[in-house]
Amino acid sequence: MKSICFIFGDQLSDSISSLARLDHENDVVFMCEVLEEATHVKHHQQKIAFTFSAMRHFASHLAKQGINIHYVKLDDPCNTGSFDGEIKRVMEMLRADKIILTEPSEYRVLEKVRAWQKLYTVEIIPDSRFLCTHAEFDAWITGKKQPRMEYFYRYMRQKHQFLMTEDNNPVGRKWNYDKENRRPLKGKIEIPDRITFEKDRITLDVLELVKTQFHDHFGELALFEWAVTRDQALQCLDFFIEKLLPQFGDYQDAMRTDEAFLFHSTLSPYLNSGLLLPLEVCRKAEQAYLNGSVSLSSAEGFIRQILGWREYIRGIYWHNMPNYAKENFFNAQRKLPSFYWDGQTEMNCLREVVQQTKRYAYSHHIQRLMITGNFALLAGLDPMAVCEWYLIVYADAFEWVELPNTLGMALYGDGGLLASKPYAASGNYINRMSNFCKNCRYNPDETVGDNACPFNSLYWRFISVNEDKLGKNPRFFYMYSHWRKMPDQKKAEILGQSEDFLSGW
Ligand code: FAD
Ligand code: DLZ
Ligand code: SF4
Repeated sequence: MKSICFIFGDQLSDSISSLARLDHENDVVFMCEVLEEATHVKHHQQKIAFTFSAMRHFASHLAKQGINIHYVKLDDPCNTGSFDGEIKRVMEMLRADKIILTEPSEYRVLEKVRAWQKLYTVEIIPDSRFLCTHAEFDAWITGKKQPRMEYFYRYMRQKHQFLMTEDNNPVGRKWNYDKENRRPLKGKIEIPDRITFEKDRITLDVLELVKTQFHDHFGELALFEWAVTRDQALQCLDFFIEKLLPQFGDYQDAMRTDEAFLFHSTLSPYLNSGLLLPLEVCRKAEQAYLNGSVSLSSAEGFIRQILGWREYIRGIYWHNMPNYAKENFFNAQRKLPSFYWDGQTEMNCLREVVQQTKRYAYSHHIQRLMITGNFALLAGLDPMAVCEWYLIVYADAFEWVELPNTLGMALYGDGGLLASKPYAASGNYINRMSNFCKNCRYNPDETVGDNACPFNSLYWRFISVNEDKLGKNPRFFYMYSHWRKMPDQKKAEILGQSEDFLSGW
């Protein structure tokens, strides 16, 4: 009996569970680049280049170990352009009887795999790279009215013994140093340059391919600096732990003009594609604290993102799909404005974030949440269009992680399953956490008038139009009492300002 072991483009790990089942004598590892995956949404050019280059490097790494591998490139003349077509072709060509694969990360692809089960013997193996299984998450969430990440995170800390004392308490006697992660960047603070790599033949070929085949996709290729092998990704991890993690905690929420990365790790594409494993990344951060090279708040803040948020988000996705993708708590319907694509807006914060996104296929969490996400929430943009935008524009975007972050966290589209309140904020927050407002034609202190920051009137509009849904939320008590006390004339001016803005972009 001959099997093919199908490895998807985000399963580039030696420890991927499907590889462990490989019969080295008879079986063949199969990987394919297909147009369907690059265009089901029109991914950022750097996302496609990163994926194909990392896939080709991984295939060559497996081949060097003597593993039989069948790899189909995008421009192979026989390539049918889809997973379905390529599976059919390879099964016939190699006369294989069985497909072995690690469960795909996205629901969309799992549906395809289930359809193959009607035609072939398909063995689907759980993805052991994640630290929480589907069954474990389902058991954790069942019966919880408010399944908040914080409690899941404590459960994961205890289970995996991260930063725990011998008597099973959190080191430092506090679970969470979130409040210490909110310093704005003021004055001159040196931010180390990102680590870069010389591009080899594989990457240069892929960049050329993307330039010719996907030039109409969002984003630029000129500043492509992603690691494309595990060795390179490990260098990025070491660089982060040594040079950036010490300041990561303090400035996690800060934003600054022309500084896309600050002290963030930029490790998400490597974690999501399998070049790095979540457990090893968290252990390195913990070790840095134990060695005394970083503070507890930095190590805890970073580990929380991966052991807590990343695993929780995946759990929410699989627990609630496929219906989750259709939720729209606020019934938001507005079309995505064109400046999400070209950055042509006078709002400096949005212009900065969209331009960084085009240049790097990256922006950090608070930019995603509090600039593009917050604007989409306040302006009532259609969640499906917003989710598609986030799936397109980032190198780390995969639906399992993008969807709950966008729909649940940024847009509150799930009505509060994931977040205890909408992350709605006015220009005042953006001004406090960034220097964007200094170079903006709008003034964050004004709500009405020609120079008023649009976020301000949009914020009050959001409060006003959603009173039936949020008016009783204790987290909004202060805002609603303020709004209700406002004179009618002032309310009308603010609402008029927001409507003028929304009808004028
Ligand atoms: P760091 O700030 O250095 O954090 C370390 C790691 O923690 C990240 O690499 C990531 O693996 C993990 N992490 C941090 N926050 C989250 C989170 N909220 N959810 C899951 N993992 C987290 N992340 C993605 O990986 N893919 C996405 O498609 C994605 N879409 C997002 C959309 C929106 C609207 C928002 C608000 C967030 C999204 N995130 C997504 C989460 C987060 O913004 C990115 O993981 C992070 O910005 C990646 O940059 P970094 O590696 O420098 O992260
Ligand atoms: C992101 C991506 C792209 C652009 N192309 C491919 C591809 O051609 N072949 C492949 O195996 N994987 C690709 N990927 C990663 C897939 O999106 C990922 O494998 C699925 O999301 C798995 O569910
Ligand atoms: Fe953004 Fe308003 Fe600040 Fe301009 S003033 S950068 S629009 S928050």
